[in-house]
Amino acid sequence: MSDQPSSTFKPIKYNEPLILRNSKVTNWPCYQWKTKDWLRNCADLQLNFRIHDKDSQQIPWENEAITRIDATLDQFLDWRNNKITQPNNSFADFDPANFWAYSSYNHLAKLPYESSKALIESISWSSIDFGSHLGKDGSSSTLWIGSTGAATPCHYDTYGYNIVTQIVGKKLWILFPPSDAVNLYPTRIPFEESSVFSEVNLCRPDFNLFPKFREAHPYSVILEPGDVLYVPHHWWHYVKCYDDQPDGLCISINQWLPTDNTFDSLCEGVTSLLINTLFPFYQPDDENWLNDSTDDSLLNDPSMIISLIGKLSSNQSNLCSKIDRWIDYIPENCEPVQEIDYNQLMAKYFPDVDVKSIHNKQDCENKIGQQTIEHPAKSIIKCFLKPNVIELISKNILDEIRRD
Ligand SMILES: O=C(O)CCC(=O)C(=O)O
Ligand SMILES: [Fe+2]
Repeated sequence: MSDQPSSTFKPIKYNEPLILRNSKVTNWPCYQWKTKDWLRNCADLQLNFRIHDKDSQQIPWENEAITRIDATLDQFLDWRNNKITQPNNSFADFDPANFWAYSSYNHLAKLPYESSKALIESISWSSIDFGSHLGKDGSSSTLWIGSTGAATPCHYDTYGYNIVTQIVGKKLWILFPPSDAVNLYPTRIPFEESSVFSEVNLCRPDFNLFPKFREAHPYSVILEPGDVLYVPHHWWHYVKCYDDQPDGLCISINQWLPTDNTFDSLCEGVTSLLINTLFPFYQPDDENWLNDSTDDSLLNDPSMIISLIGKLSSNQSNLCSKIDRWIDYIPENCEPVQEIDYNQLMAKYFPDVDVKSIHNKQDCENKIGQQTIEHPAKSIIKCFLKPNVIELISKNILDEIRRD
């Protein structure tokens, strides 16, 4: 496989999502693996899966999964194929006709090397022509393995930009531009390091609680095996394993790339500091505000922000640093992901949902009666953690440092 990009490069900062169909990912060995090859190469890959009800119409929050299961890749594949042979296979209690399973955010470098080595070596980012920062093999990549219906709630990633490859099965991506933040009702609860979630249930929006969602600008694309998606900085995304087969398998691999944006680090530091201070103020016993994938040791160290500010003060030039590590070239045959009208989006991807009735029903119903009452302390904490508040505090910190 050549390490040399073959396309003509346009050094430009792209602010719209782009899709490259049928890319050179098709040359990656793992793209060509059949189930038996996945088993030969990574049967022992230890993964953690969350299980959700296929019929649920709710946002698939990670912290509201029915359960979590530690399993190897071969146990998951046995379950999906309805062929559980091992007596210790924890999937046995869940009928794949009724439940989906998702193993998400698997940083390949953090999995035991012996079981991930073959996969890491079969990834060749340099062959896909998407900028010079991608690195060579899969050691900075993240693996996502799910069954049909598995989904990630709508969120944006606070750092960098993202290059996503589809390896097996199909995935629906619904994206919104950063300017839609106000229409998507950002929240940091549940808290996950570097993710800002939307409170809106995209597939069944409550227009009484979230009236501005009507103004949002969805973009949509279905990734097929071999496709590459570029997700620019701070674009929102809802993602769903979207196969024609009810028992479809979906595998994707991505790499987030940093943009050296000190301001994003400062915002995350301020968020951590506030969470440390505010969560103990109201600690419900029956709710988990941290996503399971979140390392709570990060939260226990509010001094992180102080040390960051110390570093910033001693290196004034950093404060002015613009994003200086951005996608620097793209393959010529990339296409922009298209914006789509919300009603068309629903008709196309969620034909079972009667959107008209959602609009009408909520226009008629008593608004107060519809709302689930949230504990006032939670509402207050959510407001403190809104990205516009965090950004204002971070800007004030920068001004303060500059004056010193
Ligand atoms: O594939 C998914 O389910 C979500 C992917 C995602 O959020 C990301 O790559 O940033
Ligand atoms: Fe994401």
